[in-house]
Amino acid sequence: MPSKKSVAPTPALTAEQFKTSVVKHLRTTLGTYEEKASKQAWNKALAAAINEFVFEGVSRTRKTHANVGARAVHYLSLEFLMGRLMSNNLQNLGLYSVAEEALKSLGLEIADVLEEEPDMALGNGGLGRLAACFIDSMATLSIPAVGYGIHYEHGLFRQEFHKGRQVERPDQWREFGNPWEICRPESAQVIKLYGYVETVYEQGKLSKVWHPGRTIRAIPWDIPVVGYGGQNVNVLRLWESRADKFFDWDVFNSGGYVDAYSESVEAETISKVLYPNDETDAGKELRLIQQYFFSAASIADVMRRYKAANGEDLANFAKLNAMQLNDTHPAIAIPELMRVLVDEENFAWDEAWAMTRETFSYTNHTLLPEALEKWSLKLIEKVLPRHMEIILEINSRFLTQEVETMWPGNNDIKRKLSIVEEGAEQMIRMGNLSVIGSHTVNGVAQIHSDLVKKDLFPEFDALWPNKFVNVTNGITPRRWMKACNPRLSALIEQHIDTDWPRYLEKLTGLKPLADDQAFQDSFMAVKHENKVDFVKEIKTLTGVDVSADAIFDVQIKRLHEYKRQHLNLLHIMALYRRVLIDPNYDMHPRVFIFGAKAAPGYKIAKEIIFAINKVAEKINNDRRINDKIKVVFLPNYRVSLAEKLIPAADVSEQISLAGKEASGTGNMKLALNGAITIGTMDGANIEIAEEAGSDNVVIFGMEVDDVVALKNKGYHPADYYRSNEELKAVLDWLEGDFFTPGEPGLLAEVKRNLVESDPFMVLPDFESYCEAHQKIDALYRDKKAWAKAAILNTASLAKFNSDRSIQDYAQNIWHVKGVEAKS
Ligand code: B1N
Repeated sequence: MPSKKSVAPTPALTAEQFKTSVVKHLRTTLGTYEEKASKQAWNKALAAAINEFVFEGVSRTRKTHANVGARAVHYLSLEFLMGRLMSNNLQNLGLYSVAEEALKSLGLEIADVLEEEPDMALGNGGLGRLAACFIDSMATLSIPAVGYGIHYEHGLFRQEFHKGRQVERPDQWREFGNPWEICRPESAQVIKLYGYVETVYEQGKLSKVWHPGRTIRAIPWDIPVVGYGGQNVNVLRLWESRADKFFDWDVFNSGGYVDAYSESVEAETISKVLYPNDETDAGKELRLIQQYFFSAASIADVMRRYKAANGEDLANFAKLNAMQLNDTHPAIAIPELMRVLVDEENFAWDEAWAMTRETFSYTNHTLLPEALEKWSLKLIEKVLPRHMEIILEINSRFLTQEVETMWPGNNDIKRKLSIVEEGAEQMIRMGNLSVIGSHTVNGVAQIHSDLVKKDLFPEFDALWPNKFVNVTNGITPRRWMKACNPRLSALIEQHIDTDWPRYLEKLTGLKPLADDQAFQDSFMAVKHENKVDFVKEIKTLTGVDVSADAIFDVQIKRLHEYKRQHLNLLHIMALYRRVLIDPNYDMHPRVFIFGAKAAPGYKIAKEIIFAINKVAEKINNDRRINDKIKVVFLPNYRVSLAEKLIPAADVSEQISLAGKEASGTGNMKLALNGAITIGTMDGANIEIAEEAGSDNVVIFGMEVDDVVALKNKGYHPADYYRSNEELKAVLDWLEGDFFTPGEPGLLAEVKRNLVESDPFMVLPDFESYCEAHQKIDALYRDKKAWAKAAILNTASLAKFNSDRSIQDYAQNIWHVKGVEAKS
């Protein structure tokens, strides 16, 4: 028998003591009492009891890190998709079962109390959730690190369906307060905007003075990030914007009471709302201001802390501070640090530039052209006049020194590598700025990192061959297994050490059990129980009855053409048609489950949602198909819903066009929880197949080279439409009123888009996708083979632990080490 090691401390705290603490907080913090308290009051009282441990941890960690003076990481991200914090904090503190028992003795189910917590949805999708997993891992690995972002008043919109169409509603996550955050007004910063730059000659020295047109206050809110084991607690620092002077007293006194507020209203719009675009560049002035606002506040905060610890001499600034740019969204931090060093700290340009490059590194998350940020030069000049000068100076030195040396006289290359894109309107390429201003650039899965070098930045790679590296993404096993799948966690712990959430490679200890009948039965029994739970969730959310004996086939991710939810739809329609043609069509019953939000302005994405909902309605109510197929589109897909669905999934749909999904992380969560991937050779799917073994995933479709070849040859979707009878039939089906009775043509746009342009090559992959689904069906019917494949997925996923990703960053990019917090 292996030893059952545990890293989560069993705190010297009994359920009885914890209960006393919760009740004390209910009475003294919440001002209510047991007989009267709502679930929400219990939730807040529980949070307060937990926070006694959490905030101690914050102080302990801060003291330790301040004392050792180690290099620290600053993770700059416009998005942190945290979800709920309570169950995660309880798990990481090792207090979950104590809390469960304490609540039980008060007549409460812990699940009901946890359900009261709103999601912190301060992100759109994978990029924001990755940031959340990464700060969990940095805390767990005791890395001195701060996450920096924006304290949005409204996170990602809440999604409703009205007659099948997406309707966006405001997210109100802080409506009733947030027990996890502390405001730190003593660390507020003042941020400048607009105005003009004055050139000053003083004592024979030329300098620049920025006279801002207005100033905004940045107020930090700290959210503790509890590492696994609870010893180390880092913080996520989110900035809220406020008017610098709350009142214009002159206006106020002259009777303009309401006008006096207008300045504050405008200032506060900066942190009002998260832009709901995933993989598209909003290009709006307010977005640029958001980016600058939090980047500048964060740099000022890092400076303040450095000086408090090391005095005014900045010689060690870059040695002690690493800053990671989560995509180009905080790229304006590069000229901002230059401005602070040159204009405020009087560094010579070259020295400041060396320090800046030593500080920053940049993660690229996408190759999609519409996501690559460009700002009009005129706009930057208006909002940040000094930064525009600095960007142009960076660019001119780069082109005349580094590019000219490497490629003398080559203007084509200069045009390509320039930060300024020439055209009808001059644009600033934030990707180029980020590459030039960083010491290291990474992609997020091997194939993506290769394409970043080969297709996006080939000349930069030639210029700096060691600058580009890969760090494959990861997910935290604490949230995405331990907390969300207690049944599977318990089963695992009957066989391997309990410290697997910290050392995920221990899951390989399950491999020898993959063929073991008894273990297979237990593993599949867990999956079945999770499905039974989720059947109720589906009923509550959609009103649709489904069977836990059906295959749960899951596609959860943002709605985007490149992710090809419509390929999934076409296959569902094909199956439906087969059953209508032949009522005895042989297939294991399937439930197709979708969760996806579309950016509010993304028309075709919203049409695809509508089409799926309409097809679902028809199929779910068609008695002829004998419940063989059900389709449910769960409204308002979010982190907390993912945590319920992922443990219940049998099949994981990862069907992006090869070359388009940088990594994907949902693919990792589903596979870790024992779902079989049906996927293309794209992003991290490739590495999942490598790890789990190609027999245990179902791969289909064109690979990157095939996509390139087809593009070069000339892609004509109509050829595929005409040559596949089934494909033609299902596409034509979208045109009439079969799915929208009495209203023909409502779904026609989806067909038109595919037959006339099909930018993400859905049609060429249709046939291969249908064959792959046949394989899934056959595999599922072989119960032993399916169980074995599912177990091997769970047992093989250690590589996708976000702790491993963070160790890669720490070693190869940040050059930092963990420092365990001590009391
Ligand atoms: O980042 C994830 C990857 O796993 C996904 O493959 C990738 O699509 C995602 C602009 C983005 N790339 N780019 C964005 C988000 C918001 C925005 O305003 C771009 N998201 C991704 C984590 O690496």
